[in-house]
Amino acid sequence: MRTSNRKLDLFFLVLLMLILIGVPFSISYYHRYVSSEKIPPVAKQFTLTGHAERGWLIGEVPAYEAVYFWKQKGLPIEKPVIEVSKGDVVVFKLTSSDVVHGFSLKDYGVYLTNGIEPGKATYVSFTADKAGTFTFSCNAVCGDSHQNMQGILVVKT
Ligand SMILES: [Cu+2]
Repeated sequence: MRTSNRKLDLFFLVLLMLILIGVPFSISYYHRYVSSEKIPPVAKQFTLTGHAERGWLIGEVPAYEAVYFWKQKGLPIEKPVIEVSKGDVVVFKLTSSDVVHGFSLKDYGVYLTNGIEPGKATYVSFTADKAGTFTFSCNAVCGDSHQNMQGILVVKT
């Protein structure tokens, strides 16, 4: 009887551990799944990280990295240039490494009304049906360098 109780205890201990380990994993899986589900498989996806001093950085850039690059001498603040072809379905995965940022690409009617919160991904999607050079920017006042928080979208024919 004592042995079977011990087995039962062990069973519940293992079960508890599986739940404790499994829940965070399944949440992150669910998050990724739901986010990527919205993206058409043919889409050209770009990740941009907003940083109050550095502007838009290409890729998912953590805060410490954004600050590190910024502090390197002689490294000017560059506006990222993103190139796509006319007709491409474009998805921007937007994130922030510090404060709440925004996003607008007026030529394509993209204007976020909800801010891009740090640590969260915000997706915008559109079809690049006009060729040309367009400027996207931050539409949430995020600091002294807010005006410089821009990037270029080039849509080639
Ligand atoms: Cu901003």
